[in-house]
Amino acid sequence: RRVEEYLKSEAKKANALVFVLIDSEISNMDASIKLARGVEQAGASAILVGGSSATDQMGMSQTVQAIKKSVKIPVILFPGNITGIVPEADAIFFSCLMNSDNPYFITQAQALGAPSVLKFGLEALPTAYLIIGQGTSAWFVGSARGIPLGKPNIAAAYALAARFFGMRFVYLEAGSGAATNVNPEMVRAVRRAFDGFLIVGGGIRDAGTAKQLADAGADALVIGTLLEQDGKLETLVEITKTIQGRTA
Ligand code: 1GP
Repeated sequence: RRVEEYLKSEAKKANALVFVLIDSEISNMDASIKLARGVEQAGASAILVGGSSATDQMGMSQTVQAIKKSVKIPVILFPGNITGIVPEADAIFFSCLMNSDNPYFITQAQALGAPSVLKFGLEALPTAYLIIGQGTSAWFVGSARGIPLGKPNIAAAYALAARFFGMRFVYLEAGSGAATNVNPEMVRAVRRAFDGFLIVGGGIRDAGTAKQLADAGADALVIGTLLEQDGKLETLVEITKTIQGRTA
């Protein structure tokens, strides 16, 4: 449990960590490497590769290899399907999309993918993946019945179920590019129900929002879309400084 221990010990030193999601299909290889180096410098604690619309396994594999060579922080797979499982990453968010209406995303893809996780020697991080709100790619592709943004108790009930299942990570996902991020009230409610590692992502674009979510109890925030625009590394530095007290 090398990556899990690293994440937990880093999280103890900060208000919250920052993970950056690199979509292997949006960026070209050189851009991915440059971005990975930049975000490591900016204070990110891990790089996630994947997403619900990243389905090119070969492209993903090349991206992971290139990023692995360029940074020291862990590279964690964030698969939207079985094609998101590739060798050479450090770990994988082995996720159950608990509020999907399609059993494929709850257990079937996991069963189909598990042998590859074993074969590639990936550290599996058991994750309850909860989609909050609607209208995003993750919501649509994952056939999710999105938990309403204003219903923190429903999210907390799912997180409690995840805890009873023995899952050690909960990921509250508003969806990439979401207009509305998961609100602090929901993070607080989930924090009360779940004592494992709590990840929050989707639509986080500024340090003020990041601080509110960190204060509400998130252990890590995932930032993706913000970095797809040039010059936004500065905002990332601001975010990491605000929630980690670290200088870049
Ligand atoms: C998506 O939570 C991540 O899976 C990141 O979301 O792209 O909106 O930052 P953004």
